[in-house]
Amino acid sequence: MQWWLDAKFGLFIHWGLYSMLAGEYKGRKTNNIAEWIIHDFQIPPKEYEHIAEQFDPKEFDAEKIVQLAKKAGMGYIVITSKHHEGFAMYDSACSDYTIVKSTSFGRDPIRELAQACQREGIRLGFYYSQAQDWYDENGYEQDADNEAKNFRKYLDEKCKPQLRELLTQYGPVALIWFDTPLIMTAEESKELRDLVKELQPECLVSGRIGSGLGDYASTGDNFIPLLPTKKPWEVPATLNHTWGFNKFDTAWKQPEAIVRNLIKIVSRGGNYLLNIGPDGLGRVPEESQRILEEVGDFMQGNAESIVGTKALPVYPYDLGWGYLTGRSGKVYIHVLEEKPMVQLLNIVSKMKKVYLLASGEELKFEQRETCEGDACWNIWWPNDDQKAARERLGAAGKVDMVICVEIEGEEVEFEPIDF
Ligand code: JFZ
Repeated sequence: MQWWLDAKFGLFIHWGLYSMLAGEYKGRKTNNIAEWIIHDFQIPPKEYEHIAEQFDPKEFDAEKIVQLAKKAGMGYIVITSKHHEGFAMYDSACSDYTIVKSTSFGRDPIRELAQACQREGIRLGFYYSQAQDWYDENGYEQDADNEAKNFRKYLDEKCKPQLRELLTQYGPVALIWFDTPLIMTAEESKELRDLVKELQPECLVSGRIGSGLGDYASTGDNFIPLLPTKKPWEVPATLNHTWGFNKFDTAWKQPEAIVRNLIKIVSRGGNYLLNIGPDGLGRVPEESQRILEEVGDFMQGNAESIVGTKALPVYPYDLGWGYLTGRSGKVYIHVLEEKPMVQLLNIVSKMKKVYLLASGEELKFEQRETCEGDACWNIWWPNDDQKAARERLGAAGKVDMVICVEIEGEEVEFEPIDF
């Protein structure tokens, strides 16, 4: 899974029939994540089927989405192949409830995306809701009585056959993003894991397969771990307050906030899986495009400080103004605020060369001890003018000025605080 550890940044896509409802059903607006509308309003499956008949997302453009992800510096894409609503967004033979059979659209967007990803050299994974299926009578539903359900039948007749299709008909699959196992047993989760690994040994399995059987852990939305964890981890995150498209939700996180989250997550060793929710016509909301493009401006010049980095040992201070990322022989200092100069205390490694990552402009530096005897790094902006240096970096320096410090030795050495 080295590719996943190195990628650091991925694109999540939540797209399904719920995208067409856009957060509203029969004049009622949802106050929950929009892809849950069928559950929240208890819309009967028969009624919901009519929504499928009207689904015609002509504007879906796989190539454009892949370009957006690449420009943002993302290394992988994960798209909903079947969410809790039970509707296959691909051409599935095991169900009649699919985007090819139940709509006039008739195209297989998952195939289009898989082909675009292969063309452009970006990995593709599938979200698959393995336990919750609100359409299948034997699929589970959160906060419902699941006792009478024949989950074995659902597993054998829908879940596993569909996973088999996804893993045999779309080329290499980077990962299966399982979700909400609910009351699935460890044995059932293990069966699914084994099936994935049998069909594609390299395919990763997300933590929400249940019972700790994932290859990595997923946290809650924007829940960023404070301390190192045992398993590799990822933060799935929304750009507003919903995964599936909601026309009323305009509370967009700004690119600055996204870049900060990315740096914070990467500095702690995690991955950031950032979501877009295309609408009922398949269009990516304009705000989402703009935000990702601006994040791309940062990544164009600074990807080296994100992609392929490894978590450093825990630095003994919460800097407030920035974060540290690194790789063998290099420390990247992410400066997110205005500062006359940059100082790091309790850092022992010897500095060899210091420069602004996006431009290569060299910075004056000094290695010394403070009056208290702590090992210390001092770094100055050219002509002591941070603002001018920032302007020279252009779009790449708007949010974060990344300083690259080449050090002696491979791993950076911090010194404990000892008052
Ligand atoms: C789940 C889904 O129910 C939701 O629709 C969306 O697909 C999201 C990515 O995943 O929602 C969750 C599940 C678990 C947590 C948070 C949201 N969690 O563990 O905090």
